[in-house]
Amino acid sequence: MRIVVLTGGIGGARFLVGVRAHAREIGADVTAVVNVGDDVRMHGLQICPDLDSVMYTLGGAADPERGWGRVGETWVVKEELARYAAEPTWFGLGDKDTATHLVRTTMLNAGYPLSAVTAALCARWQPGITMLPATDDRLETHVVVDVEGERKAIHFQEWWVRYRGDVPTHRFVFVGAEAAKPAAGVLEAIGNADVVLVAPSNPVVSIAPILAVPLLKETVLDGPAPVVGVSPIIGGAAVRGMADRCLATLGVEVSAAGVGGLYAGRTDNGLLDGWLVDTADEGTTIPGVTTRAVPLWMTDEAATARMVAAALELAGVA
Ligand code: GDP
Ligand code: FO1
Ligand code: CA
Repeated sequence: MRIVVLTGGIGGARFLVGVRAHAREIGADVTAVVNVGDDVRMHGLQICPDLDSVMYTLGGAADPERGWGRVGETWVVKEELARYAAEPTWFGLGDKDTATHLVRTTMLNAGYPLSAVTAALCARWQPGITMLPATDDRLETHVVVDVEGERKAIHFQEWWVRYRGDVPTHRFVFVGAEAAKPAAGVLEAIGNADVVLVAPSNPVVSIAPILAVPLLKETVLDGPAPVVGVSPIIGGAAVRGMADRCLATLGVEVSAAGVGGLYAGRTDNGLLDGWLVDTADEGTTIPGVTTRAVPLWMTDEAATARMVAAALELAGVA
């Protein structure tokens, strides 16, 4: 069986730990299509937070408390940059993490596409799945906000890390998406998939930017593989992160029904055939979508693998 997962950073990465475990049990092959909207160039380095969250988590090197970057990180580079007052001072690069960005940026500057660079980095981390960026082209999430009496678009990282999302926020814009093409391997993976899973990632700034790549979205929507999503919202709250703020900006209710309705059923020109919600949200209905309630807390690998098994059952491919 071939499983494709659309995913963002930490929520998606933890889900992929369960996908990988279940896939090993049933002999399936896994490809993750990862959001690049968070990507940013800082201090001359290309930083890919969601790709790195997935790579470090599956490579057993992610910091579980911080939720991004490397475990056992040190911060000498960050302190030295601060002594130069080198902007942006609100964004921190760990020393170990910086090595990843140096290798990535060198390869990008030499002309390799991000998909090839990601494969090269994965030679070290051995994530046990195929990791593909959604696109090799520039695609960045920007956020239209009011700051210091001015309306402007700032990079997603500035919105989240500098302002903690706590500024009047009007909308999210996926700069470059219209012209972006799916990265090498993405269309083949989706076209050959037996099932497409939508990880319990942030629907607004992790999943939406992936689907903002026109040909990628078309291929998922027109493809034969059933699409099953897993709710990142449990009992009316995001488990962690900024999903509540993002959904509020769109005027979407912070609930399993709200997110399921945002993705919508295939019969309504939406994404989903199935929607997996937590037992706390039992009874959630989305027009044209089969829903099922199971525990969705990704407390450990085994619990997460059970979620994946339920998602495959819902898709009718178990
Ligand atoms: P980010 O890119 O690092 O923000 O990570 P993602 O977008 O992949 O995932 C963030 C989402 O993961 C948040 O909206 C959380 O609600 C969700 N999440 C985190 N832990 C869990 C969990 O244990 N269960 C479920 N269902 N969702 C979770
Ligand atoms: N998050 C922070 O809250 N502060 C930081 O200084 C910061 C630096 C950073 C560097 C590399 C990286 O891959 C991620 C980093 N993050 C930082 C996390 C990131 O801002 C977001 O949590 C993700 O983009 C959301 O998916
Ligand atoms: Ca993200």
